[in-house]
Amino acid sequence: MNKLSISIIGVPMDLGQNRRGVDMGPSAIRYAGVVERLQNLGHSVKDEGDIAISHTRKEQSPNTHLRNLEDVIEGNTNLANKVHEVLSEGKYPLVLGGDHSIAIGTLAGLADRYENLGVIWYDAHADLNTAETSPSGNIHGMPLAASLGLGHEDLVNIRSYAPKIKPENVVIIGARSVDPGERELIKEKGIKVFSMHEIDKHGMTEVMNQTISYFHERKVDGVHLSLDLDGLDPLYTPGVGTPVPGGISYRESHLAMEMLYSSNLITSAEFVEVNPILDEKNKTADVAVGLMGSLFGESLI
Ligand code: B3U
Ligand code: MN
Ligand code: MN
Repeated sequence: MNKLSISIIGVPMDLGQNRRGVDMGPSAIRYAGVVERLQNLGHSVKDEGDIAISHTRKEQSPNTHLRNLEDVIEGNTNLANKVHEVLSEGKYPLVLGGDHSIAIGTLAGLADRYENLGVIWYDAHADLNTAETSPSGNIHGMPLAASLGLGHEDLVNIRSYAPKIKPENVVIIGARSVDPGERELIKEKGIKVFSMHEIDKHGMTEVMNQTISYFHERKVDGVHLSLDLDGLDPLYTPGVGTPVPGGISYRESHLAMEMLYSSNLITSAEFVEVNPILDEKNKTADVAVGLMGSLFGESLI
């Protein structure tokens, strides 16, 4: 088994949406034992601590309806620089959120290190809104669009290059709450989506096999897993800001992580939207750490 040098980066970001508490996600995940869990698998694990995030929540940018735009950009720039540094040291970045707006920074730090980076977006939502299409003004609904080079130019240009990724290198898994503008973008760009319909109809084994084959066909040189805990059914992960019923099960999610581990494709990961204030006894953080266990090589026997 491949032993990794994993760098854990906490991002106490809650500015990409309205609900308080998701800034405590990294603490909750640490409390659930992430470092020990991965060390027990034989990996070397360094906790890099938390990225500096401003929590002023001051009204900003009167010329945009994007909530907390300037602070989100600043925090994501700090994160991008850290991810870039960790990669330069040959380490595997494991990012803990925080709301999903942090994927903008993670991908900004990763993508110029790859020629052809793939991305798995494991989420109830598509996160493909732009300033024009967003129903909420919440930046956590925009990170995939921003990484494709679409949306507010300051979000798109973190670390001064764009786009970060190609639409044909993205696979969305678990989608079940997609806004009209996002649907159009999915069609226009030909983004591969395994919605709950496909998961129900074909099963998670088939969905993951197709995902893995797709990345092989695309000849990616790395795959980033961006896992929003609201991709799972809220039965299993109640501690998220925007739960959507009818989601991926606990068992399907572990199977998906185990198949990704066996595929040897994943080169970085982030786990986002854990909100301990909305949670039940740290259940969502526990599930997150369990999924990381499967992603990094835990097996039943
Ligand atoms: N699509 C909606 C809702 C949403 C997106 N991501 C989350 N919720 N977690 C929006 O606001 O863009
Ligand atoms: Mn998301
Ligand atoms: Mn989501």
